[in-house]
Amino acid sequence: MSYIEEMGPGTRALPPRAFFTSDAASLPLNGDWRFRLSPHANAPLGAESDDFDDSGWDTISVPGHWQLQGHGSPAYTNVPYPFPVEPPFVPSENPTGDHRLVFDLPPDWPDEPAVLRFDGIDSCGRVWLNGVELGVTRGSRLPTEFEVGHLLRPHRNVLVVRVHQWSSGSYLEDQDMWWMSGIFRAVTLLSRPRGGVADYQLNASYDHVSGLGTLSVEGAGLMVTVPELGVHDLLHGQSFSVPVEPWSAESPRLYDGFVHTAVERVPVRIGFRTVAIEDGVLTINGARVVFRGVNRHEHHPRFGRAVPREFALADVLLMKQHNVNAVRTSHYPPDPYFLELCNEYGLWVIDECDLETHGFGELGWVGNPSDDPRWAESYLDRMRRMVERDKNHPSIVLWSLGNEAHTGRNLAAMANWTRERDPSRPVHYEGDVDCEYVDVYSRMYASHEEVDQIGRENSRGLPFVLCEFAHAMGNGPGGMLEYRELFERYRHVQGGFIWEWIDHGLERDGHFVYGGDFGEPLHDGNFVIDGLVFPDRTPSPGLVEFAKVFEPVRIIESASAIRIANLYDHVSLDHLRFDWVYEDNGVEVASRSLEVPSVLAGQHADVTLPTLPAVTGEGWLTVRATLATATSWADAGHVVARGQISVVEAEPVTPVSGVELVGHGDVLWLGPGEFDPVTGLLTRIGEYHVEGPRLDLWRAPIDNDRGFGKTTEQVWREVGLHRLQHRVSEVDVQETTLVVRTRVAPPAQGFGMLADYHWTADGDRLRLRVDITPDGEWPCPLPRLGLRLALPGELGDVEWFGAGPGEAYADSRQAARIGRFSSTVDALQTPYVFPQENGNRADARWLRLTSGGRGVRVDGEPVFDFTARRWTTEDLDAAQHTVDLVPSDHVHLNLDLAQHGLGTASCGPPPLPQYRLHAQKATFSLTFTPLP
Ligand code: IPT
Repeated sequence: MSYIEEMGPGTRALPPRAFFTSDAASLPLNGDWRFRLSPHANAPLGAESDDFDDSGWDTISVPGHWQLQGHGSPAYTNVPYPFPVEPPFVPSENPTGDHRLVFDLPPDWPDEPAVLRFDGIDSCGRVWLNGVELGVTRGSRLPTEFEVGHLLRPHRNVLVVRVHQWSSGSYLEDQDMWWMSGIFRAVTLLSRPRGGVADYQLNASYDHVSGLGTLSVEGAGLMVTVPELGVHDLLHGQSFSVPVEPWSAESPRLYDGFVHTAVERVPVRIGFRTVAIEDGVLTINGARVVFRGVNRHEHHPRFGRAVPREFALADVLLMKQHNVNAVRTSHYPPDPYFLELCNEYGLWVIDECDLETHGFGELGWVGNPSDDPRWAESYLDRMRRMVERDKNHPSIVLWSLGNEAHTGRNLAAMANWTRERDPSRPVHYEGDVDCEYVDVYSRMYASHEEVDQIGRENSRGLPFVLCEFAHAMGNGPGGMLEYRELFERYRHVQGGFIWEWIDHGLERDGHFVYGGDFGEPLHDGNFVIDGLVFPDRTPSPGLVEFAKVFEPVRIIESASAIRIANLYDHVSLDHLRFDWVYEDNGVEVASRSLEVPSVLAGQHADVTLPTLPAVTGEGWLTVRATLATATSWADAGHVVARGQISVVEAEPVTPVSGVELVGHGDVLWLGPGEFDPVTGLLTRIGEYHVEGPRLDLWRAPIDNDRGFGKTTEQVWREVGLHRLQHRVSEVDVQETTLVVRTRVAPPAQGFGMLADYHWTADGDRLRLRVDITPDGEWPCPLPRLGLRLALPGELGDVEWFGAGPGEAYADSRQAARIGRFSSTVDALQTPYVFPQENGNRADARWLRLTSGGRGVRVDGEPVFDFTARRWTTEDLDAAQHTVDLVPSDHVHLNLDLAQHGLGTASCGPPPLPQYRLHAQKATFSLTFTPLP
């Protein structure tokens, strides 16, 4: 059997140790390497020799994936292996990339032992230095080091790495992501001085009762020094306790120090914190924590998993700015730099091992490596390499064995080894549903109902987390608010991690592509597009909603006072400043700062409502909590939380009526409206041509309308809600009212909707009342209930008073506040990578669509939802990529009474019952006014 298919870990690597840089010499070997891709694993050797001529080879950037640099193409599958499942064998067609670098040592390179470190090679690498084979790597997202000191020479060192796309390791790396290969993380040559720091383990615990931090360092011959704490040359075997500020995600206090020997010094950043499970509740520094987390894959739309540092930083900043407090590193240890950022900026981390065998699930888990002793060493090796690499990060609070590898002895062995090696952190693994070898009960995509049951019953007596929930695919997730309520209801229900942080779209020809776009014979389409940020890291509405739902301060009205509740787990609100703005129909009339007393974690304060001026319209008081001073992740003034209190409600609208209908041949006039007497449709309002409002029930299905089994979308299409027909049964021209009676129904079906349009007008305004009555048995919820009309494309400016500024849906609308907003038709669109319903603005009191101030105004009685687009719902439905959406010369306006919720059924529960839209009797009134 070839080394590629051995079931054990790689060969001849050095024992794993902490990742660090010190004052010893090091040489980064990243940059341009020579590269040759062969279709088979057994391509001719020879490149490892000094005199090999690589001038005919291409150049490749290391770190990087060859599939993103013009060699082969990426392929996406979620669960299925893209090759026959016959472990440990892999296809003979095994793309193999030879990488070659010739390098000189810096002139002052010391004559000491040295190691060559690879931070990540996907999936199997065979390495030679100066003609000598060093060994084989496996475990793509884990480091490997080889001893090379004896092989180095001052000039023309020849480093050759042969990387195979497929190896036995591929069976253990079936994560839901692109298959992409190469040396995708850094390569470094490190001098390892004799008598230096071989490895170290820092223990920095915090006793929340005494306020003391206790520090020790493990590693023969080592010392640790932390000048700020008065710790000098603390020896291995000794410990020192001193009052400290603890480290937490909310207040990530780090103490700078160094671990040292006589010859080497490693700068370290120490965070004191203690993780414990007390009475079945996970605590950190003595306080219960709630994970308001995300699952983060490493992704960049051009570089794949070779994420440049500035984008790792961008992730952390965006998370902090959107009230994310935790990250699960799904489903492999990240680039070590990301963990340094988590220490520095403050994020709780579940560090997850590079392990997933999900594709065996399709085969009933037959042959799953997790319970096969032949793979035992590989499993343990992966865990050891992660724990040893990452053990010194204060941000890591749980170790995770991996993802979706079912259950078995090898996982149990990983857990046992981990607990023994590092008793300071509990072990997580979702696949151990019976909690035989984990410390935390973890589930994915459990419905609200089930989480509630877990909360009530607490049958395992362990802390409970949702390692994945609220699948952020496309438009959604809906229902985050109700999950939050469960996290608040039960002490041991300690939050969760949204699936997932980023859409894994890859950039091609100026837009983002997904599974299948590279001609893969087997793929899972856009299931890889399920993040809270778009591939270019623009926040999606889902992230904005997350920030609101999981804000650490809750500002609500409570018995004529403003209640300010501190939902942080550790810190007070002293770092925040509060202010308020009072608006009359969305126009600011007063604003001031708000004095809030000191509020400790978990406490609240009630502050008296300020005295407010009189208003003529709706009066809304908005209270904001902002950062008092700049932090490392946001400027002073950054809004952390907000709340709105309705002070004065709107007066009911006085409906219009009065003018008489005038008929003239084949035209009817009613106030500013012109109608077709045959169809009863509005054809003109003022000077604007209109394709009349008609009842409409369709929305371009969202990913969450799909889901598992028979999906909502399938039912909708089967019954034909995307091709409704309108039969006009009567156009009744009364004295001051035009009544148009219709029946709207899909072909081939017996059920439908009776829709009666009642038009009245005064001189300038045209009022429509639609009475809707279901006719027959409706077999499914409705996608939407509203009207569609088309207006001239020039009306591209939008202004409204209602909920905004972003899109909002029944079960994802916490982030929207009531105010006056302006935008454009183009800017109202949310560019979901896979086009679908988007951009709904909720609870508009009024809306203006204008050009140069002229156009049309719509008023609600009292409110309506709207979308405005340059394409029809049908165009949106048909589009597969954003580039398929081509502007027409109309603005297509939907004016809606309601829309079906979002839910998260693309992987998880459908909308909660209260957010489902059922066919029922309804009345809906709008007033249209031309703005001349
Ligand atoms: C779950 C996986 O853990 C995750 O990697 C991702 O694939 C997610 O689903 C869906 O996007 S597994 C699923 C079968 C619940």
